[in-house]
Amino acid sequence: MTDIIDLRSDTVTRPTPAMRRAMAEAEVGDDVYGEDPTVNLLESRAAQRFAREAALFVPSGSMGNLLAIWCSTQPGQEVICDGRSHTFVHEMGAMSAIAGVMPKTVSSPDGILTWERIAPALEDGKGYHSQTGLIELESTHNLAGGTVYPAETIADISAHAHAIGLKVHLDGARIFNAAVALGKSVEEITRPVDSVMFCLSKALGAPVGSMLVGSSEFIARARRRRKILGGGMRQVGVLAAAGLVALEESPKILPRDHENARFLAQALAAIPGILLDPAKVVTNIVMFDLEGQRMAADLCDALRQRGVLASAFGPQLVRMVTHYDVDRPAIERAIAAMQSILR
Ligand code: TLP
Repeated sequence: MTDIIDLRSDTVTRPTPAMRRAMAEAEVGDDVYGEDPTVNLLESRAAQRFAREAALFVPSGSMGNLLAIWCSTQPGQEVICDGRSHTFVHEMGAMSAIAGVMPKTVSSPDGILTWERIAPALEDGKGYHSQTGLIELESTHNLAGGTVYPAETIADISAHAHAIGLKVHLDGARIFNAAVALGKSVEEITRPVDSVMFCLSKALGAPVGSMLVGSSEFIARARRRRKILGGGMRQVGVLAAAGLVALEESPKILPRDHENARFLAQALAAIPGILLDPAKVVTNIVMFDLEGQRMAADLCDALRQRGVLASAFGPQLVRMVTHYDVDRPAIERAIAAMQSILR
């Protein structure tokens, strides 16, 4: 381990000793033939955990979201999503480049859409109009600072969407964090939606991989399209083995990450020049604004010189993410570095 405190993302974690052991000992086969027993086990455990018919192991969350959108829409349709959603902001325009659909963005406080905000954006495909093909939600919401959809809001949006024949996809890259914040199971929160993508490689700490869950028919289509994208991965049980450990073991440690994020947020909010409401920090993401005092990139440079890494997410927007590779003393050092720069 180095001395660097890396708060840029929860994607930076190294595999735990248990993950490394599982990877070394994994039974493998050719997954393109459906013959990798470790991948098959991971897919069936993920499907079970979300009470779905089937699941698919994909190399990244971005590919999972793209497959969900591609398999649930027709070219020329629109996908309603929040204006700060990862799918819209951080996925290289993949939904348009590959699935041939357009994002129709809706703004929302804290990244949480409601049916009242979605309804005016619906298009019926008549006359000159495009047609709404899918609604996409994100929980926890990354750019809004790890905010969480109330379970009732997901249920309400899904009920209205289904009543008019529309499907709902959930970008649940950090859905286990949302579950911890709500004190509910992932199955309970996500039951109303049609498909969920969740990441093994974010807060759960696996080195690589995400899962897509949904109906058998949907997953069969996604499996074919994963191959079209070059995502058939052969003896990938070595990665699935780490994913299995992440799925079984890591949800237990998330409350500690959330406590660390809250502790960090409270200390940062007390530093003059930082705009941050610690009450809004309910998972492992701390997003703050520098209130016109200083540029985010400059602050990140100054932090780097003190051995702390953070991300500039806008000219004055900075993100810090807690994860299992940073403990309380590391958070305290990060706070001290921030105080010495900004005081
Ligand atoms: N987010 C990454 C960056 O891309 C910003 C991060 O460091 O947080 N959905 C959500 C909500 C995400 O936060 C991410 C990754 C993804 C999807 C995509 O996952 P990957 O990176 O595996 O393609």
